Amino acid sequence: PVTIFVDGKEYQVNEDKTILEACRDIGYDIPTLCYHPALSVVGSCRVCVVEVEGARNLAPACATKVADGMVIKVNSDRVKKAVKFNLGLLLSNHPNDCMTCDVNGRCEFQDLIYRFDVKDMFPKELRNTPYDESSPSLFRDMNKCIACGRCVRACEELQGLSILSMVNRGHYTLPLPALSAPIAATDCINCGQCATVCPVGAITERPDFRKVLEEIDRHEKVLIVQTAPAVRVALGEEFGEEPGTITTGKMVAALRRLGFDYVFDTNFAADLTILEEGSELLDRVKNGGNFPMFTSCCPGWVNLMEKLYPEYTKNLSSAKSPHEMLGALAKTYFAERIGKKPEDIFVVSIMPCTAKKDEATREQLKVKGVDGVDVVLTTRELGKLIKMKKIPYESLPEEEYDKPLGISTGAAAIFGTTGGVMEAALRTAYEIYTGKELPRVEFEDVRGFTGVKEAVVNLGDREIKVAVAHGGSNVINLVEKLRSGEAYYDFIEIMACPGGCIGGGGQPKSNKPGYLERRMEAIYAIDEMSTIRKSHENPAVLKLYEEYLGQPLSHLSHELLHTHYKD
Ligand code: HC1
Ligand code: SF4
Repeated sequence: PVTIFVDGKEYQVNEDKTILEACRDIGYDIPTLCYHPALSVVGSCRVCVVEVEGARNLAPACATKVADGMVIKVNSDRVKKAVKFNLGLLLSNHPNDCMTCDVNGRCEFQDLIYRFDVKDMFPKELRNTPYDESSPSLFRDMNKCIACGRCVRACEELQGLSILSMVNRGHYTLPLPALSAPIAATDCINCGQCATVCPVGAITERPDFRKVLEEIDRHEKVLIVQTAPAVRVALGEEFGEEPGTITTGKMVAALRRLGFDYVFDTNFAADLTILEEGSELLDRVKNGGNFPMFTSCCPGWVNLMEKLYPEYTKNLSSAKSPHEMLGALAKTYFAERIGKKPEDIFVVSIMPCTAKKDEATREQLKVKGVDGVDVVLTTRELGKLIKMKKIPYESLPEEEYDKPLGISTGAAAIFGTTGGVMEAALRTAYEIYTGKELPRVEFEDVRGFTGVKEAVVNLGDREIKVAVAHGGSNVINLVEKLRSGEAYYDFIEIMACPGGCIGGGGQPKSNKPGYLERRMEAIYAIDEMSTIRKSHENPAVLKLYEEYLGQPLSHLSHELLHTHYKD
């Protein structure tokens, strides 16, 4: 450790830290805009400047390492004046329409403008750029952009895609696709990583929450909502809880108070996915088929494959993603049970994901002529709805999901993190193939944040080689190795977002250190607390096969639960 002095007080800090990290660790909040812990440091916004004794210029705290004996001022008049000036310049291009902005109250820029008491210091010079509403997943309003560049870095560094780059100069510097094309005309996969790091409202999920409010107010249809595995470990963050706080029961209670008739769990369908996809894998193993087989539940990955690697389309599992399976069953199996037709049911999915919005519009996912899922809302949008309706989240009772499409196992819970789908599949495939009970349900090799994880699983007379990749850049690396023949696997789980769904583009924005690790721990805790931890033991899924579908990969299963892709 080294000794530093912050505003006259002495502290011991780790010598590897930057001034920003060290100060935040000891409890000083230095403002930032271009900085994000998941991204590289550029030090361009100059909102984190501090005074360092002996240096002539103010230093960007995010890009300056601490040193022994360093004397730092974070709150001096000189610092505050510089920060205010820099914020004032940014405000001169930024519309003052916070009241109608989708991130009102959750905007890093708005917070700083208020905190530093910045009034319009310079003449307004707005950009009057048209909105980009081309994507079914994302909404881009470049008038609000403060040119921090986080979206550009997220797309390049996390996703390996580089769809955006900073173009133009001066006031007009903006993160745009090549040739200023609409985002939908590019290789963008709608993962929303750019949206989840945007500090303002320049890139957001396509807002669909008002559609849902209108449908609820009309209440002409049976209103069904389902929640993804990763939402329950992150939604609390919208209400000030720490990352990784599990708020499943309150979330269910809030959805009832919003007006939904049935609250179902995407986890039910995750178990069902394991039976369908696991059977597909075993079928390919026994009877021959395309290898490697890829998981198909991540729509960012499906987009990536269709756009960049269409030659692998035949290797994707044909299983629909869990929430689409649940949508299809809600409109058939469940609808029949309550005496309704598919078109009488309205299904909303609460997802940690922006690409699910685009997935839900796919023609080939229709069932009986209607969409399986009508609207997808992100975790952030659900948080917003609960706040708009002033539902007292903190004091809500813990309530249970409705039956039967709300019953699930620990194997389904872990779908929410990278490696989870693979682990759940292995628990089931092993037991079905060998007919033996697994001595231990945990597959540690596929857990954790390593970009590409691998394992070899012994099925008695055969070994299968599996891999797990998460985050676009790791995914691209892996697929390139497959293409060149440098790597071979039988079964591969792919999630386009870093960390899997816990790090999805629709999750609460966070720049707390370790937020993904904490969400991941919560996911595994849910599995450990579950009484049933294998998908093929889910009693509600078994009953569904018994009374409706027959068996995995049956004719009806194919009709309702499987799909095809663009190639
Ligand atoms: Fe996911 Fe999935 S786990 S894709 O990562 O297979 O979004 O949470 O809902 O559908 O179950 C996301 C999460 C989610 C699906 C499931
Ligand atoms: Fe890049 Fe994903 Fe944003 Fe598209 S949605 S621009 S792929 S980060």
